Amino acid sequence: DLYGIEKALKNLGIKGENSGTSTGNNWLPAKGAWLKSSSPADGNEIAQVASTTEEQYESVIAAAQGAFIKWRQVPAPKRGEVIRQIGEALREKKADLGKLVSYEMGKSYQEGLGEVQEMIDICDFAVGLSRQLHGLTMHSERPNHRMYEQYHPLGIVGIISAFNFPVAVWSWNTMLAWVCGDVCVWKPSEKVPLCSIACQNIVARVFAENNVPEGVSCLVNGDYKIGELLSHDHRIPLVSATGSTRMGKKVGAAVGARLGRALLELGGNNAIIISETADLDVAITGALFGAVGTCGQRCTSTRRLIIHESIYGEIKEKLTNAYKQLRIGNPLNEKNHVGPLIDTDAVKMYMDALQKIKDEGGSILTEAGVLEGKEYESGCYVKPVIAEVENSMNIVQTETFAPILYIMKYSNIEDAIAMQNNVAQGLSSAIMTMNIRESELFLSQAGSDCGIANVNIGTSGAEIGGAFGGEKETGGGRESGSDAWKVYMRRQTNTINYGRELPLAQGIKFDL
Ligand code: UN1
Repeated sequence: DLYGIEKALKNLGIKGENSGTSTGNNWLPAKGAWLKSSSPADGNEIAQVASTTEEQYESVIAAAQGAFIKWRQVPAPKRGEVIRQIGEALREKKADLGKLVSYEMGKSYQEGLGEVQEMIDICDFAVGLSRQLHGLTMHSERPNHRMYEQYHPLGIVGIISAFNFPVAVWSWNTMLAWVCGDVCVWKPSEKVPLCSIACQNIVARVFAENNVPEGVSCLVNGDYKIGELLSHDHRIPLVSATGSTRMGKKVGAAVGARLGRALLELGGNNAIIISETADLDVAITGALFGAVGTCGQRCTSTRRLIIHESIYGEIKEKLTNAYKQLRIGNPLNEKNHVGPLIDTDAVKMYMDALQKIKDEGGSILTEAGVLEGKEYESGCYVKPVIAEVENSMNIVQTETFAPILYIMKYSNIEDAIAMQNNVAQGLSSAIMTMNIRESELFLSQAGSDCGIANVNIGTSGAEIGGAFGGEKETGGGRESGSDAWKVYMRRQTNTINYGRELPLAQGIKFDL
C-alpha cells in the first residue's frame, strides 16, 4: 500500500461492499446491482457499491420530504453553523478524501486536495451566506402600503454530478441548498461511487451531532435510470445536473416538461486567444495547465488556442517542447504531471477523436496514443496531444473529454473573438494580452459570449466566489458563488396595507 490507500479508505468508512443508498446515518440494505469501482491509476478494483432500487428511491424521497418540513424551520444562521462544522470535518479529512478522489477518479493528488479545498471554501462561503439571504424592499405606489420580497426554502434539490469533480460539485450545490433550508438527494456518477460514500459519511456524522433530521442529506446510486427518476419527479422542484450536453438536454427536457427548475452545467469548448502582445510565459503556462491538467477532463479544460499569426510558430514550438517534458503516470506520485483518463471508454473516445482529426485534414504535432507496459496496466494512460486544425472542423466543434489541444491562427482580434464564439458551447474563455483595448473588447458585450471570461489567466481553475457556469449548450445555469444561491430558494413578493382604505394598484376605482 505504497500510497496509503487502504488507510484512507478505512478513515473514510469505505468497506469492500457498501450500500449506495442513505438518508443520512441510515443506510438502506444493499439490494440493487453492484457498481464496481476500479481505479484508472492501476486498474485494481477498489470496492463495490449497491445501486438504489426503485422501492428504495421512494423511501428516500419520503424521508427527504419529511425532513424538509423540519429543516426549513431551523433559522438560516443555525443551518450555517452546521455547515461550518462540515467545513471543519473536511479540513480533518482533507488528505484522505483528496487521496480517494485521486485514486478513484485519476486526477493528481494535488488536484484531489484542491478539490477538497473547493469544498472547504464553499462551506466558508455558505456560512457567511446563511446571514445574507436578502431580498429587496420597494416603495409601493399606494399610500400606507409596504412592499418587499423574501426568499423561502424551495424543497428537495436533486443533484446529478459528473465523474470529473466527484466531490466539489456536489458540495457547491449542497452547502448552498442546505443553508437555504433545502434538503438534497444526490445521484453521483456511477464511475466514482466511493467518493459519494465518503462524503455522505462525513456529513452524516456532523448532522447526527447536531440533531439534523434524517433525510436532509440523501444519497442514491446507480446508472442513468436513477437520474431519470429524479428529473421526472414532480416532488423535486430543482434538479442541478453537471455533465455532458447530451445528458443535460435530456434532464432539461424532463424537468421542463413538468415546469420544474433545472440548473444545468454542461460541456465547454474553451479557448484562449493569445495576442501578439501576450506575456508568453504566462500564456504558455496557462495553456499547458488548462489543456493537460486533470488529463483534459475538466469542463473548463482548454480545448482551443487561437494564436496571433505573428507568434504562432514560436508558441507552437514552445508548446510542443513543453509537451515532451510532461511526465505521465500514477496520479498519486507527485512527480507526475498527467494521470490517466477515467476509463477505457474514454480512451476509445480519445482514439476516435485522433482519427477524426486526421480524416478532416488536421495534423497532429505531438506523439499520440495509449501508453503500455509497467505502470500503465490500467490501459487508461494516454499521451496529451496538440493538433493543428481549422475551427470549423466537426471534431473541433465537439467537446472531447481528453487532453487534445487544437491550435489555430488569427490575424485580427475581431476574427479571433468570432472564432472563439463560433462553437455551440459557452462555458469558459480567456485572452492573453497586454493591450487594454483588446482585453476590454474581449470582456465587452461584443466580446466573449461565455459565462466565464478571463484576462491573463487560463480557462480552468475558477474560484468558488464567482458564479460558475455558461451559456448556449453549456446550459445557462450558475452554481457556487455570487448570487447563485437564489436558484435554491423561492422568491415571494409581499405587499402589506397598513391603512384604513383599500386603494387599488394602477389607480383602478371599484366603488359600489
Ligand atoms: C468542472 O469541470 O465540472 O474551474 C468544474 C475549474 C474548477 C471546476 C471545474 N474550479 O476548473
